[in-house]
Amino acid sequence: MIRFLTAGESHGPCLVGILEGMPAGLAISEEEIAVDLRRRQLGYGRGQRMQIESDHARILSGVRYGLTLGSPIALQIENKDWPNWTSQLRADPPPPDERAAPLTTPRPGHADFAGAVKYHHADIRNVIERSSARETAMRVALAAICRKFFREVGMSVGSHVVSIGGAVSTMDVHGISPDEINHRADQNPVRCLDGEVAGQMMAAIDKAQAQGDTVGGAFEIVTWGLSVGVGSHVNYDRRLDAVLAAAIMSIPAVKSVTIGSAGDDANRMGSEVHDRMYPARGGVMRKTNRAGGIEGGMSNGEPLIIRAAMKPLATLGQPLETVDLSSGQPAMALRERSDVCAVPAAAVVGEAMCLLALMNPFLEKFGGDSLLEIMNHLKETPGSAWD
Ligand code: EPS
Repeated sequence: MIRFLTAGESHGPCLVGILEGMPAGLAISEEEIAVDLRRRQLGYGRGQRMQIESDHARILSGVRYGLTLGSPIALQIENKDWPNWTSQLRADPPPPDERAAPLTTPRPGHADFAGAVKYHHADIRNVIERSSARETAMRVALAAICRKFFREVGMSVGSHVVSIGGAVSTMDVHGISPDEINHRADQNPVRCLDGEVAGQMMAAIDKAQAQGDTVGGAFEIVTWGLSVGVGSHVNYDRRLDAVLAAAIMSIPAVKSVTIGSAGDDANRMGSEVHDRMYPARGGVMRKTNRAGGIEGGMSNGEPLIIRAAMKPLATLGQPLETVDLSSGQPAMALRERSDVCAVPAAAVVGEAMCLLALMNPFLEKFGGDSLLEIMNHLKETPGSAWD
């Protein structure tokens, strides 16, 4: 089974990650991981930090002569911004005159307040360095290895931005492959497939920036090639929709996750909602895919369709009222350099969390210690992508 961990402060020396359980015999290179890291760094609305960073994951272990060994894969991404933060984030205690002034005015909507109280920190910097979405760079790097694995077994995952700041794309991606979705989305500054709506999204970002404000939005993740029966109805923690929802909800600022058209379905009749079946090609086909590829906590062979909504980022150019934790007096929230909108990047992180979350349910059904063994299991399994 797969497990992974990341570590690293946003402005510390580096991010590190460990991915354990990747089967042996998968070809992977730093260049392949770099493709997804570059995609995550793009996006209209990012702050100056993205001009400083050019993320590259170094493979430290678990790969030899271009192939995974089955042993833990360790990655390291340097923070290019680190030299500007050495006195603020050094591990050893600095001389008193080099100690950074503590941050004490939490931003509403951020981890600042609860994190400071929970960990008994007098300086909010101790919270925000880790709660920062910088950490998602490592998730994307680890997931790039999973993407390569899934490509070998005939699966692909893509994403596009559906809304930003009230501008909504109604583009139907039915029939468009995840690779094609990504190819088109990656050429657009907000990763939106509708050029006209993309213009409205950028205008909304510009307006928010001019007002010292931020905007959120929503993105959609599409997966093709997942065989029938990944996940299970037999216990709550094996339901594929629950596993995916938890993974995607873990992305900073994501506040809702829906599968298929469920968000619109609650007020409809059952006959309008469920996907009619008909016999075709020696199996079962569907007239629609409103279920988004999951029924009863299991993949049903249709494309997986997941949507996630992201709240506007909590670091505002015009800060909100707060309380100074050092004095208990009213104050204005701290201001940090940040992004006006990170929805396009979050969509790429969404793909990453989808890839990471699918690994265990997939391995549970088709697993093995090597890619070869898994390929053989796939060939032997009725209804698998190999049929
Ligand atoms: C972030 C604030 C900004 C973002 C950062 C997430 O960084 P900084 O405080 O250095 O300006 O750019 O995102 C990344 C660095 C990244 O790689 O995505 C935050 O507070 O969450």
